Amino acid sequence: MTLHETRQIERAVLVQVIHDRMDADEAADSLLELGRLAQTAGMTVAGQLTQNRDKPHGGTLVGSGKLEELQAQVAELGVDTIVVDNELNAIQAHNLGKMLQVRVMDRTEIILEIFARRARSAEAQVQVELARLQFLLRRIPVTESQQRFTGRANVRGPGESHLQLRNEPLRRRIAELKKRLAAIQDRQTARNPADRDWPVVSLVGYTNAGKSTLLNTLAGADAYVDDKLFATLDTKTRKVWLAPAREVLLTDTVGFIRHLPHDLIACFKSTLDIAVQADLLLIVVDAAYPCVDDHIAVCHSTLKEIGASQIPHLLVLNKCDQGAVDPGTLQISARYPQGIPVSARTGFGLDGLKRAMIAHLQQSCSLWRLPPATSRR
Ligand SMILES: Nc1nc2c(ncn2[C@@H]2O[C@H](COP(=O)(O)OP(=O)(O)OP(=O)(O)O)[C@@H](O)[C@H]2O)c(=O)[nH]1
Ligand SMILES: [Mg+2]
Repeated sequence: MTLHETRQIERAVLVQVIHDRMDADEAADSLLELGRLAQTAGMTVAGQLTQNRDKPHGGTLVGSGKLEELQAQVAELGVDTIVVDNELNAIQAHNLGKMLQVRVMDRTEIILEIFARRARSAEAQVQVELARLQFLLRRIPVTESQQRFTGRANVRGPGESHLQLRNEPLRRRIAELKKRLAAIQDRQTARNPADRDWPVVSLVGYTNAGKSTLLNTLAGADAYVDDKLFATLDTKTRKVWLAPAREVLLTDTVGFIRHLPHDLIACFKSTLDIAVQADLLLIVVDAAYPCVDDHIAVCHSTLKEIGASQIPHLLVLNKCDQGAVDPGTLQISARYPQGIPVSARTGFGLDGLKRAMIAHLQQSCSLWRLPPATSRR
């Protein structure tokens, strides 16, 4: 199993096993999101297949009847790829590829591919390559373990040492990339000393929520905005003037998604550290999205995973374009009374957001307790 680049428009079928620990609405939304991920990776979604099972089949993900159905769909629709919403283990990926004779990707792999296409800075490129190689390393042992099943290499020791030998070039490349990443990050730390004059506010939140648009509107910046998942992979920081002597550094960062691969979180740790070191987080969500509650939950769990759950935060309910009287805005505001409805696109609510930021930072950030230095402005 290798990771390929998508060179032409691939036709894909989406596959999902809804097991007993999954909520039906969340499963449906997850499948929709998988379709968007596939499109973002340059594919056309030709069909989909779901199966309800207590748990995914250990060898082929779906049961034998569904597998036949899937084989028929693949042939009928002329697809090149199946994209699986569930995380595949090495054996499932290997078996599905062999039985269907098409490329098999899971959610993790498609997110990795999108990141690889989007990475622009040297740092992001190294981070993504590192994450992809670590993913690959986990997927490789399948043939070896299957050889053990068939009795060709059933002695543990020799099989493992053979594996180690075969994976050695991969491991060497991973070590090399880790060194390169550390060097890039050292250079950045030297350029951006920890001593700062202004509080740091980080925009975090679900991908496509409007973080970059908000940075652009608040700071008059030109961050890349796109109606695609993972438009931003590099951090961008701009100074924003909230009120006299009340400037902040506002930082945009990579978006979150449900089941964000752990390899990616680990490799993007330094990028996400911006959030961990911030004085205040703006958790931005797309308030017009039907499953916004799930998105808010994913934001909180991801912040916990990166060690940023203790940082003070404001919940920013973005895309409230119709303003304070819109029924949707009223409904979500009732559910999240602490949330601040805004529209990064029209500017609605941004004065209120600035006031809330000032109120929070005045209390919590020591930089602002100093007498305002007029020379800073
Ligand atoms: N209607 C409406 N659309 C918005 C608003 N803010 C952003 N958008 C749109 O939402 C899409 C995503 O915006 P981005 O700013 O790229 O979102 P992001 O959170 O930075 O996304 P990632 O970088 O992928 O994590 C774009 O098509 C924006 O034009 C808003 O207030 N109202
Ligand atoms: Mg962005």
